[in-house]
Amino acid sequence: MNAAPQAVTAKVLPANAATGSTLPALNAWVAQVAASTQPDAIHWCDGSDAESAMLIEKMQADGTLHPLNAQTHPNSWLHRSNPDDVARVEHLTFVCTSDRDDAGPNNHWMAPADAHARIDALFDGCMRGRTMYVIPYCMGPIGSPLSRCGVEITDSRYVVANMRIMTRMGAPALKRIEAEGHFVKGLHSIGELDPERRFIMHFPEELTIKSYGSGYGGNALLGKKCHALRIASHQARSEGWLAEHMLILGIENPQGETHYIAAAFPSACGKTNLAMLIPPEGYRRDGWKVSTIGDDICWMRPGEDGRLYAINPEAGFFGVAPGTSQKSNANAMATIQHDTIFTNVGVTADNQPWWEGIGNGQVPVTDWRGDPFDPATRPAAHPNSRFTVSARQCPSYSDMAEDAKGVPISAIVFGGRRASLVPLVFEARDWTHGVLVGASMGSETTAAATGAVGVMRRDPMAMKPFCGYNYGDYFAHWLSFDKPGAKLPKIFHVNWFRKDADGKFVWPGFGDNLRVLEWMIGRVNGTTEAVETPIGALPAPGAINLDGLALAEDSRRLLFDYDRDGWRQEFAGIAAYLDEYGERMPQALKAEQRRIAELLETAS
Ligand code: O2Y
Ligand code: MN
Repeated sequence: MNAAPQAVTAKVLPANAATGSTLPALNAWVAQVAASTQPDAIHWCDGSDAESAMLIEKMQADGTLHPLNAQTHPNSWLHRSNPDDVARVEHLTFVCTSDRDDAGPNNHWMAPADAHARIDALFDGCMRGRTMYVIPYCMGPIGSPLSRCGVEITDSRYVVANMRIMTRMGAPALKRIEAEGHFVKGLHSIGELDPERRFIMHFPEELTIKSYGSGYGGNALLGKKCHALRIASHQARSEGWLAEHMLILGIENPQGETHYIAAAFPSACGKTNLAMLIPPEGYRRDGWKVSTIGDDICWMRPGEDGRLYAINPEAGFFGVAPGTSQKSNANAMATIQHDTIFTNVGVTADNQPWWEGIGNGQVPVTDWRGDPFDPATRPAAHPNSRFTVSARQCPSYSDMAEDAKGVPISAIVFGGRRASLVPLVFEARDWTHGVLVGASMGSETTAAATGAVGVMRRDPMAMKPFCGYNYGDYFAHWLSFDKPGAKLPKIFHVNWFRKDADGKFVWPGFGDNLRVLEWMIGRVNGTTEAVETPIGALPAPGAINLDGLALAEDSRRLLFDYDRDGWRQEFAGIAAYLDEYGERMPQALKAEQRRIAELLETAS
C-alpha cells in the first residue's frame, strides 16, 4: 500500500487498497482535502520500514534531518525547526463549538463556520509542489477497546516520521479504521511557517482538527495534544471515560504486588523523569521495581469491577531534552541512545546531541539554530528542545502498556511547582475532595508553552491548555465517576519543588520520590499512618521513609507542615478561581471548597 507518488487530478481517488482505503468516507475526505490543498502527489502511509527509509532519505536530502554521530547515536537525527516555531501556541489554539459556553473560559473560542472559513482560506492551494501524506493512526494498543483512531493528513515528512514513533501508525491502524468506519480527522500543513498565518483549530462536535502554519510538536503531531487530549476529552465525556494529561507508572513492592499510579503535572514538571523513576539503591536491594506505562497521556475508563483501567494512548515519548541526564533520568538516556529524532538541540564537535544539563562532560560547538555556540547569544539547546523516541526502547517500559484491557489505577496524583506553602504530599479525604485538589492545583510556568516563564498560574489537573470543553462541565464529569459500585483510586497531591529561605529545593526528588509513592501505596493498602488536617491527610511523623537522606530539621518542617494562615489565603484564591467559571461550575465543588475554608477558620 506504499503507493508511488501519483499525479493528483483531485477528482476521485480509487477506492482500493493500493492507493486509498476501502472506507468511502475516508477516500472522500482525502479527495476533498486534495481538491482544496492541490498537492503534487498523495502518499498513503503504511508505516513500513521501507517507507520510513524513503522519507528519511528525502529529509536528509532537503536538510530537514541531519544525521548524528552514527557510532554513539545510531540511526538518530537532528531536526532544526523554524526559530519562530518552537513550542505550542496557546493564543492561536481554538476550540470551535457551536455554543461558546461549551468551550468555556478555559479555551479560546471561534464559531465553527468562521473558524473553517479562516483556516480553509489558508489551506487553499497550500500543498502545491508538495506531497500530501495520509497517516492512519491508532491511539492506544491496536486491539484495545479503549483505543481510538484518527487519520492525519500533512505535507510535512517530519510529522510523518514523528507520528510513526508516537502512534501505532500505518496498515494495522487503517484496518481498524475501516472496520470501525469512523475516525478523527486531522488536517495539517506547515504552510509558510509564518506566525501571522498560524492556527490550531479543534472542532470537537465534528471530531476534526485543522492546524496550519506550524511544524512543531503539539501543533503538528495531531495525535498528541490535539487528538489524545482536546478532542478525546470531549469524546470521553460523552462516552463515560477520562482523557487526561497524566503519566502512568507501575510500582512493584518487595511482596510482588504491583500498583499503578497516574499522575498529572503541568508541562515540563518532570513527568518523564517520574514515569521512568529508578528506585534508590536501598529500595532496589529490597526488591522494589518501577515500570513505565506512559509519560504524558492517560485514558481511563471504569472496568466491570468498578476500578478505573488506564491505557497510554501513545507509543513513544516526545520528551523535553534540557535537564535530562544520567542523574535525572538514566532510563531516558538509555532510551535515546539510538533511533531517535532530536529537535532543536545543540551538537558537539563529533556530532553528538547536546543540551543544557546533560552533564556528560562534553561541550557544544553548534547551537539549536545551527550557529556556532556562544553562551552570550543563546543556549545551545532551545529550552523546549525535544527527543522523539519509541517507548519500546525504554528499559523500564512495561509489557502491560500493550495490554488491551489497560492497567487498574490505585492512585491518582496531582502536583505542580510550588516554591512555598504546599507540603510534599497530602491525601484527599474522598473523591470529591480529590477533584477539588485537582481543580485548584497551580504551578509556576515553564518554557513548554510560549509566554512568561516562572509565573504561578492555576492549571487544573494540568489540563488548562488541553481540556477540549468547559472546565465547569469537565469537573462535573470527574465528579460523576463517584457512583455506587465504583472503586475509585485514592487521590493525592505532591509538591517536589518546595524551596527553603535560600531558594534551594528542599526535597531531593528523582528516585527519592519513590519514598512518597511508597507512602501512598501504604495508604491504599491501609498500612500507613496519616494525620488529618483541613487540607487533607499528611504523613504521620516517621510514616515516610527518610533513611539515608540528609534533611535538616528545618527542611523536614517545610516538607510536612501546613501553614493555616497561608492555606486560608489559598482557599480564598480557590473560591475566586472557581467563580470564574460561572454557572457551569458544579455546586458540589464549591461546597467542598466552603467546607474546607470553614475548617481552616475553626480547626486548631
Ligand atoms: O511544545 C510542544 O510542542 C509540545 S508540548 C508537550 C509535548 C510533550 C509532552 N507534553 C507537552 C506539554 O506541553 O505538556
Ligand atoms: Mn504534556
